[in-house]
Amino acid sequence: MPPTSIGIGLIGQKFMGRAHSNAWSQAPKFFDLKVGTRLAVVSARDATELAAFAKRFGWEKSTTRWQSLAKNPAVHLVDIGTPNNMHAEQALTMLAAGKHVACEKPLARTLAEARVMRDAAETAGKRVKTFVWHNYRRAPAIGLAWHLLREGKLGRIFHVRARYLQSWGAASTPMSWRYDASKAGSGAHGDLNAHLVDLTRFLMGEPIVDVHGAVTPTFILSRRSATGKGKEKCDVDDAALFLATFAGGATASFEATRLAEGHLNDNTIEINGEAGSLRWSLEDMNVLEWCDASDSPRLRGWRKIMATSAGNHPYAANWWPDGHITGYEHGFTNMAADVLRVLSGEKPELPLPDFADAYETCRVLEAALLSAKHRCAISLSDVL
Ligand code: SOE
Repeated sequence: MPPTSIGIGLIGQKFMGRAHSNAWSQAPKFFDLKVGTRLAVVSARDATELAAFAKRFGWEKSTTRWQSLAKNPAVHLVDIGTPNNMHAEQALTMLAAGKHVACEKPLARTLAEARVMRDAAETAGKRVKTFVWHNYRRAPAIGLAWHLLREGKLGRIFHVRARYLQSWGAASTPMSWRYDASKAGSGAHGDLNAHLVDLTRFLMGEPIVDVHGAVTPTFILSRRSATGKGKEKCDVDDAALFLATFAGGATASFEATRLAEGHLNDNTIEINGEAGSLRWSLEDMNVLEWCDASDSPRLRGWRKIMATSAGNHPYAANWWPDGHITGYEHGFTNMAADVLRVLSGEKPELPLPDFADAYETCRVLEAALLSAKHRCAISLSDVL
């Protein structure tokens, strides 16, 4: 008998720990699902913060030993919201124990780790499910864009333009795991290009076949230690830019940076096709901009479509009346609802990335790193 409530074991209590905790408790309240959630146990290193976190977000139990989740019969799915260097070990342990795993992005620090994770998911078999928190797939207007592309509304696609610009990485920002390659793998590349590569692959529904012209500069070579004592070396990219080609011939450009003053969280994607163009930006995430090439020249231009109604936003019916926007956290809740649907044998509203899918994103990220390192074009068929 499948459980009527999915027991969640969460690892991590920081930014993503908060986002995921909220999603697991909200999803059954706003969506009609065949299963509920039980916030069984949360695990994190810092015991002093953990008890308060568990209480605030409604976790039944807490532990500083994440390994104990593997043997806990109350846990059906382990949610990994830890720094990138922990993903592989934690996922492998949980998959070996037969738990479903939902892992934060990027899937892993390196392609080699991602490959081991993909293989472990395959070995675990079809009954054990994996998911990766590429949360922006479930932003309202991205759902609409995905449907328009599936309907062929843009015709042949010529260009994909993707940029993720942030500004929190100035020299005054202290050291953290995000600037340490042994923990993060890469910098803006794995953090932000991971989103862009996933989103564009998702929207286009076709693979990237080559990558060229990548640059991955580190502008700020050391930062003040978070402990306040001395400086520490930074060995990840502050920005990562590259060009790519999709299987259907469309060209793509990617730009990720933490040093674009004036841009807080500017995740913007534009796609130009022969029948029209569409554009989406996280900083106005309910809006999809659409330009129809068949409009008369007098009226042709960008239309702003509010993706807030049940007719154009796949999850709208579960939220508020038309025009009442949803935000960053709803992407996670929409995803949690789809994960719960899959675990109870239903179809997700939009395709969910599993480890095999996220591995394909990691291949593109790796190709860009190789292109930057060797200053040459890299064919994806050489990156396996
Ligand atoms: C920080 O750069 C960050 O929080 C990322 O880690 C997230 O993935 C992104 O969604 C927002 O920015």
